[in-house]
Amino acid sequence: MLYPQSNQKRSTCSLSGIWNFCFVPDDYVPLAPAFGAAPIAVPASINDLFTEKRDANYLGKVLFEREFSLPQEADKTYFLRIGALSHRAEVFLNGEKIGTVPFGFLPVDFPLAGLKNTNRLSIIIDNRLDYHTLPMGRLTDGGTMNAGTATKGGYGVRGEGDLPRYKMTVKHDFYNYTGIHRDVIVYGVPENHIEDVTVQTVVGGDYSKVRVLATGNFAHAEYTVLDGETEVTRSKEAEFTLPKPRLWSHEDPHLYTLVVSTEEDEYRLSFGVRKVSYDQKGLYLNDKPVYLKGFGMHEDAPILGKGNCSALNIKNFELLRWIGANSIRTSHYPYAEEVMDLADRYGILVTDEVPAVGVNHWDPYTFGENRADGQTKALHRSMIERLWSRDKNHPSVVMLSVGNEAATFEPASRAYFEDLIALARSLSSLPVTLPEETKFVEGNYCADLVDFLSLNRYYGWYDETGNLQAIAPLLKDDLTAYYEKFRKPIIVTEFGADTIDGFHSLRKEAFSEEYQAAFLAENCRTFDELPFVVGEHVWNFADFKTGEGIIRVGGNRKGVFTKEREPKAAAFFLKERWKSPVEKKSPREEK
Ligand code: BDP
Repeated sequence: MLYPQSNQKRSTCSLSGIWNFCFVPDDYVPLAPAFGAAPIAVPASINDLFTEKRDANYLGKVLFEREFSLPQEADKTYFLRIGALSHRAEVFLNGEKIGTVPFGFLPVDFPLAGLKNTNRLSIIIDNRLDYHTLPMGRLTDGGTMNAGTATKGGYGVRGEGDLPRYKMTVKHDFYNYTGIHRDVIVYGVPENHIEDVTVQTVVGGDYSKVRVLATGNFAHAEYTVLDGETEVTRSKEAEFTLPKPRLWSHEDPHLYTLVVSTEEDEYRLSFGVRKVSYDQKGLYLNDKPVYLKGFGMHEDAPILGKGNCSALNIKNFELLRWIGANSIRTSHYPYAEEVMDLADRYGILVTDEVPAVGVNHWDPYTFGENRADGQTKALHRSMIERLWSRDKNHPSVVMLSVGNEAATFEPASRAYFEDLIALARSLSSLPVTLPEETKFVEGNYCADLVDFLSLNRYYGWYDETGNLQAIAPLLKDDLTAYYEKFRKPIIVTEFGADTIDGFHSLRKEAFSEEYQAAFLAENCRTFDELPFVVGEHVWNFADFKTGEGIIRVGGNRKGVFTKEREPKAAAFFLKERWKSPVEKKSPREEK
C-alpha cells in the first residue's frame, strides 16, 4: 500500500480542516446535505471538543460531511484515502455509497468514479465496540441511544435534546475516542499506475543487495537510488547492488530514497538498509545485540484526542531522544503513517501492534461462539495483513505484535492465535510477539507460539501496591519460570505506576513522583539481574485518557511525561539509566 504522494505524475488534495458534523440515527442515509450540522475538526477526536459530557461520551453513529472540488485531469484516476477513523464507517460520495471502512487505526482507499465539479463527501462513523470489532468491547446499560434524535432538528447536535445517550458506557481499556483521526486525502494517479512497492534490503544476508517488487500496470520500470541528492545506483533490473551501503541503525538512522519510474508513473519512497535477526538470546540489528529501552505509548493528547498532529509527533520523538529511548511499542494499535516515518528518521525501533486489545476477561469466557470467534478472527487476520502492507518498508519496524493481553489462559486461545501468528510469520521475517498478562506458565496456551515473550507486569502496583520490597522477588520468580519453560528471550513490555505530577512523598507513597521513580528503578535493577530480559518498555510514555473509574484520577497516570509532555521525576531516572548501554549482570555473548 502506497501513501498518497504528489509529484509531476501524481497529485494530492488534502481534505483536512473543518467539516460538518451531526449525531445521526442508525438508519441515516446522507441523501441531502446534513441539516443543522455543527463545525468539527479533521483530523481530531470529537470528544474533547465538546462542552457537554453526554456528547463527549456519545455512542452510536455520527456524520462527517464536507464538499470538495479539485482540478481534474482526464488521464488521471482518482482515489480517496482515509488515514484512519474510529471504528467503522460507511462512505458516500454525492449521496451514493462508495464503500465501508471495516476497522479503525488503518488506512483505506476507495476509487472515486464520476467526480463532479463540486462533490459532497459523507462519512458515517459508528463508534460502538462489540465482540466483532478490534478493539473488542461491549456497551453496557443499553437505553434507546440515538433513536428519535432526528425530531430534535439537526439530529441531536451538541447539548440539544434530552436523550439517554449518556446512560451508555463502553467496556474498553482506554478512552473510546471517536473521529476521523488521520488525514483524508483525494489523490490522482495516472491510469496505468504503480500500485505497490516493496523494498527488500540485505537480500540473502548480503548487505549490498536490494530487491524491489513493484506492482501495477506498466511494462518496464527503472529503479534509482538516491543518497540525499546524489544518485548511487540506477537499474532496470529489480534486483541490484548498493555499493558500500550506510546501514540504518538507532545511532545512525540513515535513509536512502528509491525512485521507481515507469512509462506513465513515478513513486518515491525512503528506505533503510538494515538486518533484523533474533535467536534464543535476543534481538540483533545488523548482527549486533540490541537491548530495547523505551515505552508503550498511546496516541493521545489534550484537545486532539487521537488526532494526528505533526507538532505533537515531533515533540514525542524529541522526548524519546532526550530520554535516551531506542524503541517503542505502538500499544495498542497501529500509529499514524507520519509517526512511522518519524520513527525511521529518529532511529526508533518499533514493535508494531494490531488493535487486538480487550480480547480478555469476558464473563464467563472470551473465546467461543459470539465472542472472539471466527468473525473476530477474520477481522484480526485482515488487520495483520493491512498493517504489514502499510508498514513493510519501514526500517524502524523490527517486531510484529498480534495483540495485547489476550485471554491466553483459555485453552481456546491457542487455535485462535496459532493461525494468526503463522500468518504474521508468512508475511514477514520479523519476530512475532503477543504481550501477556497471563501469570501462570502452566496455564498459558500461547506463549510457545511467539518468538519473544512480552510480559506486562505490575508488581508494586496492581499487586503489592506501594511495596517496593515485593517487586524483585515476585518479578524474578515469575520471569524465571517463563524463561525456564519456554526458553525465549523476554521483553517486559509494561511496568508502571500511576503518578500524579506534583504529588510528593518523602516516604515514597503510591501515586507520588518519588514512588514512580523508585518503582521503575527497582524493576530495572531486577531486569539487570536476569540475562534473559532483553528489553524494558515502561508503561507509559505519557498520561492518557480512559473511561471514568475509581482507579483512574483523570485517566491513566502512569506516564513518565504528563499529557502536556512535561517530565515527572521518573523521567530523570530513566534519562540517567538509558544514556549508556544497559549493563546486564551476565551479558549475553556476541552472536
Ligand atoms: C495493562 C494494559 C494497559 C493498561 C494497563 C494499566 O495492557 O493497556 O493501560 O494495564 O492498567 O493491563 O495501566
